[in-house]
Amino acid sequence: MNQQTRIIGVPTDYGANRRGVDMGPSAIRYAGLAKQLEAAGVIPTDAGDLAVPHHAIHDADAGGENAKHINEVEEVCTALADAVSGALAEGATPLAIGGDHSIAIGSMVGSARDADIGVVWFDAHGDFNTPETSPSGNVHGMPLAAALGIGDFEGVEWANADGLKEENVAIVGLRDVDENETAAIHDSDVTAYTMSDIDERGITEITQEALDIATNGTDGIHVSLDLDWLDPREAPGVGTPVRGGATYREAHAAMELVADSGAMRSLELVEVNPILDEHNETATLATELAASAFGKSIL
Ligand code: 6HN
Ligand code: MN
Ligand code: MN
Ligand code: MN
Repeated sequence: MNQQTRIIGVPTDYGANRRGVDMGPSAIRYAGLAKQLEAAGVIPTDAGDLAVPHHAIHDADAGGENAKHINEVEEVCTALADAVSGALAEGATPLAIGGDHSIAIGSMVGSARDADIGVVWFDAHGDFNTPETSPSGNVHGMPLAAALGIGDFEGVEWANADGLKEENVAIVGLRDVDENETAAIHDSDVTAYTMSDIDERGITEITQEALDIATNGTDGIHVSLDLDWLDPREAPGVGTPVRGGATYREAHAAMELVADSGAMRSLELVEVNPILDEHNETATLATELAASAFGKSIL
């Protein structure tokens, strides 16, 4: 029997400071996600979009909180965690499509609810801030710290992924990390690879090492793909682009290794912003990379 995959749309921008990322799920579906998944040999079903609360007043700054819109983020992530663990319980691999990267809190909590998991995090950014260290107050810069219960997030039940340990987390592709994040990453047992590591050792070796870390002693892994991991020339439609990212081929090679590991339990595609995109190419790229992660091969 072929693997079932459940698409869960999460049209939220509450974790980001750029409006438009809430349109990501539509853009990714229109770019042909279901067809790509079929080409990968999996059977996609679409659970539709989760309900996201309306912006009462459309205000990107949300009044100087340290964690802007944290209540809305909690509401969305709690629903996503249930959807992810529900899909897993029914034997389907959850594929969350965002939305900004704050949704990863829900994906990890759901994926780690009844299992020990590892995480491979493909991103230009560390996403390791806490409300006290964040320079922006945007929760999409905090999901790893939240799931791991670091700083202010210690003991915050809705945000902590119980079956996830720091030593099973690998971040791949860093090139824009805040000062406090660097210290927090060093203080933790998380492994982090920068773009320089990829330059020196190649994407294959780095991704394989990341997968080994995430699968070591776990039941499976959550793969978090922030499209800003790629170079902005390949993926212009993101809210926080940083030059010097992964190439098209490097990204596919990494996703193919994910598929080869046979360990992927859940996947998310985040930070696609159709307003900033060119001809939906970032959304299209997201669908292609998902196909590679699910095992699409050319021959
Ligand atoms: N992302 N480190 C910056 C912040 O505001 O905390 C940027 C975070 C970007 C988050 O791209 O998912
Ligand atoms: Mn708002
Ligand atoms: Mn991110
Ligand atoms: Mn990022």
